[in-house]
Amino acid sequence: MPHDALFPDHFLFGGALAGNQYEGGFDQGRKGLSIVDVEPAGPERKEMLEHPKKYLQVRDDLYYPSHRAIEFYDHFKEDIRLFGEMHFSALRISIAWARIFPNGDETEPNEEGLKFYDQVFDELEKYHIEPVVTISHYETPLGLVKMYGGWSNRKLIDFYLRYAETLFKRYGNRVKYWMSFNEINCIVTSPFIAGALVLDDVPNKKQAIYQASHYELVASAKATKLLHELVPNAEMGCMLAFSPFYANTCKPEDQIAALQQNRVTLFFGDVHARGCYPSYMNRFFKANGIELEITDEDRKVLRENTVDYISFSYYMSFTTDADQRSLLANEVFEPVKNPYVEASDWGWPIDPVGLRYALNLLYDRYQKPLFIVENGLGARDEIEPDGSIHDDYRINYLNDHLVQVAEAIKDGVDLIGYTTWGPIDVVSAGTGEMEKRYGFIYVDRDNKGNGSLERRKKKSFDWYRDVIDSKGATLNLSKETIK
Ligand code: P53
Repeated sequence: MPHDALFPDHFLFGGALAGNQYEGGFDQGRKGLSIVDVEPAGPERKEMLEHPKKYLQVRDDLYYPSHRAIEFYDHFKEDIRLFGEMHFSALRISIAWARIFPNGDETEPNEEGLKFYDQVFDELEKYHIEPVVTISHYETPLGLVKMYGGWSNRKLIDFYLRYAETLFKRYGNRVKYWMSFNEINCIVTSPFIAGALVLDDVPNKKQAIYQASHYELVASAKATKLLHELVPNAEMGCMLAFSPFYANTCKPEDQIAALQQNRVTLFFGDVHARGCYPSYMNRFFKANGIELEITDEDRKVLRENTVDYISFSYYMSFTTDADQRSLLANEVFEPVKNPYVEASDWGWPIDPVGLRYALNLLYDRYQKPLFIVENGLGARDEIEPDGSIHDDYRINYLNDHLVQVAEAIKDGVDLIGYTTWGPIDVVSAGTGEMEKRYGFIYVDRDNKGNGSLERRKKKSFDWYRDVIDSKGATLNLSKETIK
């Protein structure tokens, strides 16, 4: 059934990437090592992320996928041209902090690193693609871990601000939408990735995690203040990994369990959007022996510098019940299986309606514009004998999610845009694999780093361009929705 456009004219449509997952060139242009550069692929990755202490230097016997990634550092013109061909109006990228401050604590930035992004922005401008920039995407300079203990140290706030100020001054005239920390809430489950924390020998890990979170939240608020002073028209967003929790049954205790699980994530949105710590955290802090060092000045900075918009990644929903141990109370979480949704090849629940739910929940709570800055399907792709790649599973995933995004807009949600994760195949953040692919563009490189790096359009490439051109009029609306 033909239908009208579903998205407004000014809606930003495009893709999202993170420097460490596609740039490569890990030691080019005087770049320093970042924490990702010591995260190996293969079975050691999980061990490294849980017990990083022994892994803080590059070893000859391990393979580090970030070092070369898909070598965007050398291919950026070709890749951006392809995004232009899909008629992207936005591309979310991150700046690799260690390209700008190789060790993290220098007083002067590295000009070569700054020049690289000048060129990237020039290229984006050519195709009228608006850059959306994450300041810190899981890539804290390794030097800040070794010398200062990562975000366990209040000093990181000043290093971060020096870096942010450098970016605002250099690129402020070219970038409107900024994000302070990628998936800031992931520090709770991935303290090394999201907080550059080495907690091997720390007895009360939660104390360390929430203190580091506090420093990141203060850094985010201070960066927001600085951005508003230096670039009045620019906007700062917080960025959450949002996988909403459903209660497994209508049993009241199950509802409380789901409420609590959602608060693990919403805490970070609450501080960013409302400017103060929500009272529900007091009980949790007390129960876990957490005492945070929070100064009066911190409270003032948080209160006076709330974010302009809320951005988030959405891949899946989870289901929980009262028998599950809440993340707020415990460390281990095993989701309950939801019989109404399918799962990806990597076991991630696939729930398009959950995206409508998430959008409505966040908009009800914050009443600020939202921006979906990651959504997509990681899957194995097969190349047919004629060279084509029929990724209908990816098209179906994105189609069904976009239909629900359109429903949320009809529900009244104010949405800035939608960028799919990994418009070109990149290294997986979680597993370090290349073969967990999200792209519209296939990259010939495998899990061990072999391959020609050739770029090849998948079936989804033309499909996404048509969705963008038609503002959603080509989407397939065959499934029933609740009005
Ligand atoms: P990969 C877990 C759950 C939800 C989002 O993830 C996550 C993660 C971490 O793995 O991270 C975001 O590559 C992140 C991206 C990442 C993307 O999701 O593990 O912001 O850097 O690549 C997809 O499949």
